[in-house]
Amino acid sequence: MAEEARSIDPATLEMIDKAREDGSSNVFERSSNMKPCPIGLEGSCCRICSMGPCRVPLPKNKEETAEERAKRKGVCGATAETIAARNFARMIAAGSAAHSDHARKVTETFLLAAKGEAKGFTIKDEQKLLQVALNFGVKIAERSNEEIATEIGELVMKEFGRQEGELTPVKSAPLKRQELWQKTKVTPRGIDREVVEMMHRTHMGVDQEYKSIMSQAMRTALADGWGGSMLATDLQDIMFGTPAPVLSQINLGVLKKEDVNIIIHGHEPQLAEMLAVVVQDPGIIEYARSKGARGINLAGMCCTANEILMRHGVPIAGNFLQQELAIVTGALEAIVVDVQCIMQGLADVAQCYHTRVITTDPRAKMTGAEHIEFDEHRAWESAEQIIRTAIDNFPNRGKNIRIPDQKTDLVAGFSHETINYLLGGLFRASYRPLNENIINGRIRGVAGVVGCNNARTVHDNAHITLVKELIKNDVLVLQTGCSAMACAKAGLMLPEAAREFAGEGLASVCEAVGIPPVLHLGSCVDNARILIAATAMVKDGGLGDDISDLPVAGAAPEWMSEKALSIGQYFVGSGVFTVFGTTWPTTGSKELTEFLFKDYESIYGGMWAFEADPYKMAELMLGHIDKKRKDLGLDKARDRVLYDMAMRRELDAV
Ligand code: SF4
Ligand code: MSK
Repeated sequence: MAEEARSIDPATLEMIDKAREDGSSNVFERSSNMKPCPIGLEGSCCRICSMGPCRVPLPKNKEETAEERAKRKGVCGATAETIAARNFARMIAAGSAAHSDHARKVTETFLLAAKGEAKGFTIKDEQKLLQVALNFGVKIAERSNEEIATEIGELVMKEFGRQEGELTPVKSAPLKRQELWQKTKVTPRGIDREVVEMMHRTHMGVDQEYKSIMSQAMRTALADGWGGSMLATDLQDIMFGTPAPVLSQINLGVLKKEDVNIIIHGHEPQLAEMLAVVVQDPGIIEYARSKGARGINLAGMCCTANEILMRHGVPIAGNFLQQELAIVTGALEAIVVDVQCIMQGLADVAQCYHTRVITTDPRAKMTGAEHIEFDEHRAWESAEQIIRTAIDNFPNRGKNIRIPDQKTDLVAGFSHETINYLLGGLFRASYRPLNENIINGRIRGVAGVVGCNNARTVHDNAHITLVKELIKNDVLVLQTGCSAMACAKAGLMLPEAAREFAGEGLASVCEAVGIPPVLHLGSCVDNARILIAATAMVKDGGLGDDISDLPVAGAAPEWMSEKALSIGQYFVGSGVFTVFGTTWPTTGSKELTEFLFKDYESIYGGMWAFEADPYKMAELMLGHIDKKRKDLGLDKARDRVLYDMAMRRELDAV
């Protein structure tokens, strides 16, 4: 790939050039030197036992004969379908495990906070505490917040090891969806149980029927979306506050030449929350000044960034593919990492500069990095030690500093609760105005566009192109993860973007409510907020009685992580048509791919699709949204009606 085709972000291109001049490696360079294995790419390589690895690729450039088809088997006789399904299902299991282990760690901290054993962490959102207490059937009465939180924490902890019944958050789904899951036997019983069973069933010689493997894969993914991820989001909101709209900035230009620059990168918010507090301590700022710095500048990267952006407005230095480039600026004293999406390349790149790479989680260490463990019992002290380490490194900065100018304003902080409030107002908080505007045609539908960057495609291009196409066509876009960051860099997360980029109908609604046409809902685990938003739309009435009836669609145009597949699978299982870009990991089996792309619709009401071209991806999503509008009888362009009370009552009765 030519250098200029690596990214559409000028800050990224400038730092790729600087890395080359400095002789530093980076992900873009490595991806040019390493071609993806074509057999692994299509899911046709099995390496789960030592009689293999067995490779069963589809013949290229010709139709497969029956004889060839019969021979396309592993040493044990496993078919291409079984092999591709096992690979796909194991990726989903890993993604579900990652989100859910994140949730477990949050639950541990939550319990410590509830018991007063984690100094600095408290109950910040009482309203949400009471809501979650209701969901779990926890008695409120005269009890203190701490007592209620302790019982919630203990009950949530049990969800991980639960062996039978149904996960508690599943009950938040529309009734019809819950019944469908029961009928198809995919309701998750326990978070850990589903992941373990998935690993067992894909062990050599166990489940060897691809539809059966994919059924457990669905259960495992639902244990993520309606389990681990949803619980992580709820407890984080209670502990750190439910996000509300906040103004901030994004891109490498948020780094400051005169300050000690610290980037926190990864996914879990606990350490980041504490860093955001400790960097404001007068004593620590004075310490930074004593080393010649003007102050301390904390910025984020990937989803830890999204967490502290949503709650504190801490600026974001960039998304997944920019992590090494932050070091290349020469102005970064420390990159502090927790878990997930952290490239080992950071340690290599840091060798060329003065940046210290600091791992903080006992589950995620890295050769070439230093480890300062974050201990929730002494959170302040841990955060202070990390910040002092960065400050001590400030005098070691070289002269080779170049910080790109690019930084863009954005408004983030759109939790489900905030959307509810913004749309309906304090006393009538609801999704009714959204539903009404979908019914009257001002808003054509809603899309969730999420997921990663991928060095195999032009950085940020598919995210921004797709989202621009969608809003131009009056589709309101909800975003999380690195996709949200891409669109924020392009200026799509500002209220004025409605007039500039959105279609007439969507723009008029956004301007009336005062929101951007693209709403930032948070980190990867916060995709659960999209499920709750979709459920709220169903419950508000007028758009069918299940998520699969809604004119909505999902996409991850530049996905790369196993977590993205788990997210996609639980969106599909929740009834959402979901399109992935870049590559598709089951193309080695036509039957399995057909099953996921077509047959799933008749089972779950949602199905997968693959399309690398963002314009065609938009067409697919708009086509699906229009089909749903037609099924709901909303295909005829409606006049923009103002609803009187009688009409509202009629709508409510639907
Ligand atoms: Fe090959 Fe079968 Fe072993 Fe897989 S399980 S590596 S297909 S022999
Ligand atoms: S960080 S999972 S690269 S979105 Fe959540 Fe970005 Fe994908 Fe990681």
